[in-house]
Amino acid sequence: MIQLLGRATSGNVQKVLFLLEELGLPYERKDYGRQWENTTTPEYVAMNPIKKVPTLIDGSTVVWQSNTVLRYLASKANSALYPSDAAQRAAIESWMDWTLSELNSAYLAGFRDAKKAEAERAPDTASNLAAELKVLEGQLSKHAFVAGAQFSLADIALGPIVKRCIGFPLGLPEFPKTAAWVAMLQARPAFQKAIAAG
Ligand SMILES: N[C@@H](CCC(=O)N[C@@H](CS)C(=O)NCC(=O)O)C(=O)O
Repeated sequence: MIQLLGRATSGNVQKVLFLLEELGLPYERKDYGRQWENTTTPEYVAMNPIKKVPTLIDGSTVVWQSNTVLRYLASKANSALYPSDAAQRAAIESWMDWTLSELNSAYLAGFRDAKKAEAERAPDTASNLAAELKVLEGQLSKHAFVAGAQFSLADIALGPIVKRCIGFPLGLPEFPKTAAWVAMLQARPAFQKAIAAG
């Protein structure tokens, strides 16, 4: 059976849980990371050299980097969430890459500052995050889903993290299209299971 190593409170683990649930694949999740302090052992580092979660074990195959895990699982399942057509894949992957290369640092700053008093927050945290969310809002103003008309791997990669972003108490502007898209995800049992730990 597939093993997913990673705490259920990690946004990067939650996106993998979201996909596993959508695909209906049997899996076992084990708590790794943060308070479990087990991502620095030689055994773990041999599987995941950045000492982070998630790590996926599928028989003799070990996969790290959450978006790579998503592509691996969807490819192996030959899932319509990740069509083989090159143009469709590019539309999906652009947003997956955007999450890691553009949104992620603004998200992490937002995550940290959301727990601080207003006076202790970095002055540009909210504006940086709002600027990234505006990009997504623009896309969701034109399309029902992140990569176009169909629910895809892009929605799975972005969902858990963007849901957190729009809920940060940082005085962010409203993002109505993004909020409506998150509400649509929240109607999916797979998403509900994936984010249940918060
Ligand atoms: N680019 C990596 C980032 C992974 C990452 O930053 N994971 C965080 C949790 S979201 C982590 O492992 N933090 C340390 C910990 O939980 O111990 C990926 O997408 O898998």
